[in-house]
Amino acid sequence: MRTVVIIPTYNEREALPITLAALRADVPEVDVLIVDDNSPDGTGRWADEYAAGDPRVQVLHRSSKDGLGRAYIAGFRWALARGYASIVEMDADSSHRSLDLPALLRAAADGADLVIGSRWVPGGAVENWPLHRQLLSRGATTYTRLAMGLPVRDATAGFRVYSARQLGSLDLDEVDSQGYCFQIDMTWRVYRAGGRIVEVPITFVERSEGQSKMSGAIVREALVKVTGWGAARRWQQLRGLVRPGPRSA
Ligand SMILES: Nc1nc2c(ncn2[C@@H]2O[C@H](COP(=O)(O)OP(=O)(O)O)[C@@H](O)[C@H]2O)c(=O)[nH]1
Ligand SMILES: [Mg+2]
Repeated sequence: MRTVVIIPTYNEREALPITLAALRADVPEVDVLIVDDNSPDGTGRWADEYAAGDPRVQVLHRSSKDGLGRAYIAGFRWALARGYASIVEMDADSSHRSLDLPALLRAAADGADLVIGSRWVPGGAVENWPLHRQLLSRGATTYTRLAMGLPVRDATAGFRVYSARQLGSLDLDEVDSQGYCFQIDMTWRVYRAGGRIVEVPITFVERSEGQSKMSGAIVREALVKVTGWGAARRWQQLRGLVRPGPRSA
């Protein structure tokens, strides 16, 4: 099964070399696409030099920092156009351990349309993650479950495998989430399309190199969007109750 791992980068000059070396050593059979948003620290230049010596690694350059969601959408289109069967999302900062990837890929090979590397299922864990980030992550997933009815334990997780079949069936033009609520947005789309979602436990290790791009704007975007999606769902449920569709005889 041809697989590509998409790694979005913004100012990951210190972290990316470590992540890439581990990935190439631990799972040498997968291809890699780095999607760099013109990082001022030279991540994109470094990635080009690395890719020149490794045919499995390619780089997609974008002109400016445009959010995680748009970087991934660009990567998804690139991967779909090249016929990959499995498309992986993975952070550049070694938070997602390449050693966990084979278990995710096995779940994909077993037929899941979306495999989520989950911190909040039995067997999942986080290391060195500040308490406020843990609370934010758990709070976001709980709110998503309650507001949207999305039956997932780790809705914002960014270590995932999509089947190309599932990804290719979605209208990616419609996806406009920029920050980490992109992950919730995509999960919601797969769920509504009837896709099979499987969560596999992973250990998430907080970065030791570089800096997080998490911001207040990212949290606000998620809060506003999840509340809106939840309200739209309730409105639809309510309309269904008030005006039930035609009954079959
Ligand atoms: N291309 C691109 N990558 C981004 C952007 N924002 C975040 N990333 C990448 O997304 C991944 C996760 O970001 P990170 O800052 O580690 O988030 P955290 O783990 O939630 O603190 C990293 O590989 C970042 O470099 C962006 O605007 N563009
Ligand atoms: Mg990180």
